Amino acid sequence: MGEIKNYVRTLDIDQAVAKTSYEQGGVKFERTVFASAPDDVIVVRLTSSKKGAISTDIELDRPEHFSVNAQGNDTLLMTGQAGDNGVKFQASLMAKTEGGSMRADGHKLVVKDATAVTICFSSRTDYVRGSHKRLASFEWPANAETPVMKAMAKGYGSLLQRHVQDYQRLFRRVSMKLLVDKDPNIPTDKRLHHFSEGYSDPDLYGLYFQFGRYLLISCSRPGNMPANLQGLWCQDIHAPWNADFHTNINLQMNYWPAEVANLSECQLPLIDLMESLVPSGKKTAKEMYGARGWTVHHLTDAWGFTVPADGVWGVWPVGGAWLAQHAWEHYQFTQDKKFLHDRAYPLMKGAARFMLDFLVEAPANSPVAGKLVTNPSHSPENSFRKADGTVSQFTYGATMDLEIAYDLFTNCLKAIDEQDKVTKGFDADFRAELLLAKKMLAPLQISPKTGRLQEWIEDYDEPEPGHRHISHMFGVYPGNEISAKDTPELFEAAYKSLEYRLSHGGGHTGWSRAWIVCLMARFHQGDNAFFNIYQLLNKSTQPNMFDSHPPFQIDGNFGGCAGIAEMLLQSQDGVIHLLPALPQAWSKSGSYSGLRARGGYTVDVEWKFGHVSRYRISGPSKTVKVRVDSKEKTVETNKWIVMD
Ligand code: FUC
Repeated sequence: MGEIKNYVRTLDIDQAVAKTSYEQGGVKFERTVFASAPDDVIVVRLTSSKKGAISTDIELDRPEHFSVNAQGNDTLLMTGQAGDNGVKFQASLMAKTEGGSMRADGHKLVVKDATAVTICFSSRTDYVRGSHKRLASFEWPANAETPVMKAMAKGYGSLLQRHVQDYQRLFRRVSMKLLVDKDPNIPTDKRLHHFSEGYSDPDLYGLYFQFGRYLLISCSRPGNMPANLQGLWCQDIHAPWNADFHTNINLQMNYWPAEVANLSECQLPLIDLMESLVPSGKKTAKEMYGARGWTVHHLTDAWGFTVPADGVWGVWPVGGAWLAQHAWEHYQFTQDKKFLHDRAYPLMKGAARFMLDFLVEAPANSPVAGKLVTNPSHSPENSFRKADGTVSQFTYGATMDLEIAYDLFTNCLKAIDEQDKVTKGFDADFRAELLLAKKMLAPLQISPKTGRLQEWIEDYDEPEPGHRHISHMFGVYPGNEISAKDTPELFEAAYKSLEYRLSHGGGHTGWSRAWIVCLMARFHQGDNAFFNIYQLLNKSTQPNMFDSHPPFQIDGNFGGCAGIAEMLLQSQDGVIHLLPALPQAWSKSGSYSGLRARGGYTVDVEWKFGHVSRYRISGPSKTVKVRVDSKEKTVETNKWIVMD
C-alpha cells in the first residue's frame, strides 16, 4: 500500500464534524465522524478517491465485560454490563458499503473493495434518568438497533445535513472575532506550542471561547445528563474522580458559560439533575441536620448521592445552595416566568430552607457573636493554622458559606418580588424569614493584619497560601455580593486576597486558573485577566485544546470560555457593561455578536483601539441602561449605536 502522506486531522467547530485524511499508494482516504443529536447516532463515513480502494474490518471493542455478535451481514450488536453490578448496556453498529462487498465473520464485518462506507452507531443503557433507577429486566433490552436502522434509512447526506443544521442553530448564535494576526491555517497544537514561545495570537482566544461552546453543545443537551468532570469524553473504565459531579466548584463551572454564551437550553440538564436530587437531598437534610429543604454535599453522581464523601472535605452541605444559583441565573437571562414559578423558585426555596435551618448563632466568644453562621463549616478542601500551631479543616462560618447563603437569600427575595407582581403578597412569611436571616448573617471579615478578605471567620494563618480553591472569592464571582459600586472596601480586600493566592502559586490547576480569569474580569483588570487566560492556554491546555487539571478535566474549558465572555460583557449590576475588562492585547480591533445579558438581552459590539465603535442591544424593553467607556447612560434597544 505504501507510505502514508499528507495525514491531517481536523475538527470543524462550525459544523461539529471531525475528519482524518491521508494519501496512500496514490489514493486519498478520508474518515468523517460526527455525533448527531437529532438522529441519536454517531456516524462514520469512509471514502476513497479511487473506486474500490477500501478493504477493512469493522469491529466493536472495549476493555471488559461484553460480547459482540453479528446480526445479518451488516450489523454488530454489543451487549454487556459495567462491572459486576453496574448498568447493562447494548450498542449497535450498522454499516453500508458503496461498491464492493460486506459480510459478517463471527464478531466482525469484513468490507472488500468498497469505494465508500457509512457506519451508524448507537448505544443504550438500562439507566433511567431522573429517577436514578434501572429498568426492570423484563423492560430490557432496549433495541439499540432501532436508531441505527432509522438513521441508515435516511442516507449519509441527509444525516449530515440534519446534524449540521441542528448544531448550527445553537453554535451560530454567537460570533467572536479577536484580531487575526497569524495564519489561521496553522494547526492548533502548533499555535498552542508557539504560545509557550511567547508569540501573540489573539484569535486563538476567540477559538478557545468558541471551542468551549462547541463542547457544551456537544455534551449537554436537554433531556440528557449534565456535563461531568470530563464532559462526556471519557476513555477510561475507571475515570479520575469517577467522572462524577463535584459541587464545590467543578459542576457549577461547567455551566458558567451557558447563559452568557447564548446556550441557555444547554443548562437544562443541570436543572433536571438538581430536581432529581431533591428527594434524597431532603432526606439528608432531615436525617443529618434536622433541617427542612434539600441539600447536597461536595459531590454527587447519577444515583442521587447527597451525603458526605471523602472524609472532612465532604462535610460541606452547601452544594445545593450553590447549585440553586444556576436556576436563578437561567431565569435572569431568559426571563421565562413559567420556569421561575414552576422550577427555579421551588428549587431555590428548598435550598434556602435548608440554609435557614442550618444556620446557628455564633457563640459569645466569637468575633461575630450572635450573628448567623454555618456550623460545622469548611472552606472547600483548604485548611488553616490556629494560634497554637495546629492545622485544622473544620470551623464555623467559613466565608464561602456566608457568601453562598447571602447569594441564595438575595436571589430568593428577588424571585419573590418578581412573582409578587403577579400574585400580591407572594410567599410573604417566607420572605420575612429570609429578610431577617439575611440581616443577621455574619459579616465578611477583612484581616486587620493584612487587609485581605479572610477565607475563614477568624484571622487564621494559611498553611497553603497558593491553594487551588479560592472559595472566599465566591462573592465576587460567580456571586455578586462584593462589587466596586456597593462594597468598595470588601472589593479591595478581595482583590488583595486574590493577588496573594496568585503570588503563592495559585491557579495551578486548569479550573483554578479559569476561575481567576473570571475574577480578574469582575475586578475590571483586563491585562491581568489576559495574563491568566494566557497561562490557562499555555500551561493547562492539552494539544487538542482539552483543559488539563492535570489530568484532562473539562471544567477549565468552560470556566475559560465564561472568563473570556466576562472580559467582554457583564450585566450583574443592572447595567449592561460593554468591554469591562478588555486587555491591551485584544484592544486594536475586534467584535462579537450574540452574547447574552441578564434581563433577556442579546449584545453585539465592535471595537477599535480599545474603544467601542458601535453596538446594538436587542431585547424586551424599549430602552436599557448601558455602560460604555466608563459612562453610564440609557439607550434605545434593537438598533445599532455608533460611538463618536
Ligand atoms: C475538587 C478539586 C480537585 C479536582 C476535583 C475533581 O475536589 O479540588 O482539584 O478538581 O474536584
